[in-house]
Amino acid sequence: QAGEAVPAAQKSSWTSFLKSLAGFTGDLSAMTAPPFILSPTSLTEFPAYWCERPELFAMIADGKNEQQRALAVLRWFISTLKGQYTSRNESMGSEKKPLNPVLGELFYGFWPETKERGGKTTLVVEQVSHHPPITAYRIANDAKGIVLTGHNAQKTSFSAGSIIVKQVGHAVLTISLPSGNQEEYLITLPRLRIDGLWYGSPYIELVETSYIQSSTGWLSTIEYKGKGYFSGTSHSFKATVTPPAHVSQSPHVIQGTWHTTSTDRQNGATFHDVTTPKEEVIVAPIAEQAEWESRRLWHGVAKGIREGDFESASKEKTRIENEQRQRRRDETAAGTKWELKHFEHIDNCPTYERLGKLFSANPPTEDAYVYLNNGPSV
Ligand code: CLR
Repeated sequence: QAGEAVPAAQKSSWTSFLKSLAGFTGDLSAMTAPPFILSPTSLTEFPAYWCERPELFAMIADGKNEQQRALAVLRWFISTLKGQYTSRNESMGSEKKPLNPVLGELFYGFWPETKERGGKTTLVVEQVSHHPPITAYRIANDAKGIVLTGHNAQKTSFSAGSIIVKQVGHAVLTISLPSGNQEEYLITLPRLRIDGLWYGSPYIELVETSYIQSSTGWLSTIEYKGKGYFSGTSHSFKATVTPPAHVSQSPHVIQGTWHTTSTDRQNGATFHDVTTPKEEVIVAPIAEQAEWESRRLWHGVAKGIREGDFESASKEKTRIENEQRQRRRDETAAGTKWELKHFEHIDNCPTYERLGKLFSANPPTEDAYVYLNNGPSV
């Protein structure tokens, strides 16, 4: 039934939110939504989803050859999808609208060292643009020689009752091999469809195709399907891992549901399994955080949302937004520009251009944010 998950007092505000979505294209994050759908978490925290199974990230380096490493990258990638796209449903009952980060917002964290992981895995996130919202991140396990760098933006539109989210941006994973050689993997991002809006309980389905292209020539093509397609179940995927031209070997085909398990069709073995617990990133207590760190910055707003005190949440939010507007005005008046702290913007990503060619990436080139190697020493 329409709006069945919407609190009675917010039904009309949900209806007008849905109406305003029709024909909408652009920056969804700036749109006002009713309180019940607000999340107390900023988008700058989302890159942590890339590493909530830090041992799978570390294990990429243990692959004995190019094929094994390509499969290990795919296994790690698929294993992040459950956290990325279903965790709000699990923790809050439905997909929610995250807090829209301010320019320069920061999020730092780490996953501790264990024997299997070798060393600590560190995370640095910076909001590098506000209009449109763009988030840059870098995750590294130095002991294993594995680094992930990427940035994220979204283009949203509305179609047949669903929000369609095109992810703009990409990630590059680099492995520094003991031989001194480096292997690179260009990772493109899937398209999202947000369903369940009519009922007031949104959830994400992944659609279409994403790619992981290795500098060794190995290519993973990942097709996403929801209910009623090749497996008839939601969150289905089929990944085809193709060898480079000089390797005469048939491709691996992996099939399953990304929020549970999948199998390798060649031998029937389990390929990935995310039914086991994940490991959340460790973040400094708010009292020890700097002014621009996400949880400190949004503390008042998040508290209001969590406690159902939406009046103080919205007051706090207005205060932060006004402060931002004033900052931008001051910069314009002084003829200065906001300086990024951990990243430098480049118009063309050389890795994207070089590896994207191998699978005819669309677009053929993309910009990127280069990490400045100056994260906190956590
Ligand atoms: C951000 C990058 C992460 C994966 C990811 C997961 C959920 C996405 C989010 C990204 C971008 C913002 C997003 C969100 C789900 C809902 C939210 C699209 C891609 C939009 C802005 C809010 C929609 C509002 C309805 C829920 C009412 O790696």
